[in-house]
Amino acid sequence: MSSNYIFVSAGMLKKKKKHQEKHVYLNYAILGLATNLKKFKNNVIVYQGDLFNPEDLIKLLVERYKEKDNNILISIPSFFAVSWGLEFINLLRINLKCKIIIGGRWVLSDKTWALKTFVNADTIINGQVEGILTKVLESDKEIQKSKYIDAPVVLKSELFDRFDYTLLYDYEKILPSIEVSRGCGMGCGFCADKNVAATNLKSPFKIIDEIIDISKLYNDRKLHFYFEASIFNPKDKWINEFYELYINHNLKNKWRCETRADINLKEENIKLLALSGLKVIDLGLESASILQLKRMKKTNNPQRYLEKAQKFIRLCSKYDIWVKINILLYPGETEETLNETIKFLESNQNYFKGLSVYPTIIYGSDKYAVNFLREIEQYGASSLNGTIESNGITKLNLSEQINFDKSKQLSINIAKKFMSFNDYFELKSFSYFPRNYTYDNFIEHIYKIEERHLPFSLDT
Ligand code: B12
Ligand code: SF4
Repeated sequence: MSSNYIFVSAGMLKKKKKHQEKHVYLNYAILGLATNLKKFKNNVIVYQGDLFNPEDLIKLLVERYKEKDNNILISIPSFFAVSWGLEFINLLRINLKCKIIIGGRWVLSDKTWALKTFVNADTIINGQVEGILTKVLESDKEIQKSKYIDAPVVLKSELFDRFDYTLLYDYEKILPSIEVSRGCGMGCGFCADKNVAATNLKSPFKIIDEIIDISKLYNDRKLHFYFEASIFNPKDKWINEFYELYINHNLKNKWRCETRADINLKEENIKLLALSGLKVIDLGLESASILQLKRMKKTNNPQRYLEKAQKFIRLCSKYDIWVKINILLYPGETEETLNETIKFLESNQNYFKGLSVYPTIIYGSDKYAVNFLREIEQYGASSLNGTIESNGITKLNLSEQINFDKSKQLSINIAKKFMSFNDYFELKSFSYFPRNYTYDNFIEHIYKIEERHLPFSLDT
């Protein structure tokens, strides 16, 4: 009997915010791993946990895979997904005969914590696993040898060549991603990718080929894509090649990506990218306070950073690229530093489409988390409960002036001030709502939520 390889991305039991309940975040990491494995194995399938609660997914798996030889490969993409993962694993143990393997480097790098937390898993694999997963799955000995396996550290990550969306259950509901680069290494103090070197961008030829194939599969010439990269930073040659291929193939697809606010793109290049389908940029501005930008280690020259950011935002608007600005309320934040950010947003408000505002959280409970807490205590911040939390999610009082509750309320208020109901809907439906989710569904959902929890104004 041939084995099944069932990949599951852990969802979130309670979405971070009520208005996010309908979001689906494609965990392209396991789709990439599944696509690789499919070259060697027959029965490979991927389930996106966001679409299910653990009980419903278990029911589906039992119906389909009872009495078979099952390997369940669970991805834990963030600490917010741990409780979903644990509940799912416990139910699996009761309901299905299977081997359980879990992975996800942003959560499992602390061996002691991972072993203590995921006692019911057979094997935990930490790190980037492309190089070892097939071998581990092929050898039972490998799985039995150790409950915790550290994948060899890769000095430079390699990108997934492509994703086979036919392996993804209910793929038609989910906006497709293309991995275009991995890692960053720009050193921002709060970021998990600060020391992970960036790969080169995937070649325009390969990306265009993926766009064409996936659009055919979805039967939609106007299909949107998320170009996944911690920092999308193309050079002149890449932009010119991509533009030529996009035009020559007469493509109609639009795409979205994420980058830094001081990215060095000339006007001509922004124009070419817009003509090549770039429609939305998630822009990691984080703050417009000189002091906060320095504390974040975002830049050595905050003044110059803000000048570049302003120029970039305005040029994007000129070429009809929607900018969604990300703001991070950082340790040491006060009314004064926040006002600098608000002023910047006010003077640019006609040029960006929306914003996401979040207070800083410390992830993990290892020595890095402890050291980070020590560092930010110098700015007047403290952890909400006086300690690093063992669930890996430590909330913060940012300063004496701005405690945790106030930081949450300020985040919502700032977003409300600059984002309308329609802008929010358009940004989210571009990529995060299920593809069959309509404007009417949205209205029905949000009218059940108290207005004070919504990060947008009810003006259209
Ligand atoms: C792209 C990205 C996303 C994408 C895609 C995620 C993905 N994994 O495919 C999307 C938009 C879906 C996403 C969502 C979220 N993200 Co995110 N995301 C990132 C980002 C920018 C890059 C991640 C990356 O490198 N992906 C590339 C893939 C290939 O790498 P990978 O996921 O690590 O997968 C490798 C290994 O981990 C391993 N692996 C993964 N799964 C499995 C499973 C098995 C069985 C095995 C064996 C191995 C294995 O193998 C893979 C290949 O080597 C990072 C870091 C950053 N700079 O900000 C944040 C980051 C990972 N995200 C973060 C957060 C908080 C979130 C959200 C909660 C955000 C939200 N608004 O709610 C959600 C989480 C949803 C959930 N269910 O938990 C945090 C996580 C912090 C933490 N430690 O908990 C990070 C670190 C950013 C930060 N704030 O610092 N994210
Ligand atoms: S530029 Fe973005 S991805 Fe890179 S280290 Fe800074 S926050 Fe992280």
